[in-house]
Amino acid sequence: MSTCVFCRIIAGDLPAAIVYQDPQGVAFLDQRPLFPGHVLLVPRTHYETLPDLPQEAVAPLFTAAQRIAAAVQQAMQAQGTFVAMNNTVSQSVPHLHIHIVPRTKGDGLKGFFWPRHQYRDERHTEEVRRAIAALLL
Ligand code: DGP
Repeated sequence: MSTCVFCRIIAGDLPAAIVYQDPQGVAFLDQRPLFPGHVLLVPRTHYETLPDLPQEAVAPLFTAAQRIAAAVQQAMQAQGTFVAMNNTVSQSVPHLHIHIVPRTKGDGLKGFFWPRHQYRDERHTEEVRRAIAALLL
């Protein structure tokens, strides 16, 4: 039996409040929700992070995420959603999962402290731009 909790949920070996499934993915309520309606969408195949996900699996997964985001917003009578994924850092379950969280203005979600780090100057901006762009040719 797999030791991955999300693989066990997918296999039906661990209970979960499943809200959606298709041949590629399964979505269920997070057991420690930021708000009621916080959904996790996972690919059925065990991939750890987004870079591990094969290209052909991206569209089905994100198409499902799009549908689920609309459903979560409507079902929870929210004004919007927060859709996010931790990759390795802050990732407590090493099976790729997309968080889909209902959001409403003033809901108090302040848990993400993102201090901003400026580029030193134009040259630094260009160095960083080039380093990333060179890997995407
Ligand atoms: P992250 O920290 O980004 O890796 O998010 C993992 C989330 O998974 C976290 O919000 C709690 C949730 N979670 C962990 N184990 C289980 C489980 O067994 N069942 C359910 N429904 N959610 C789980």
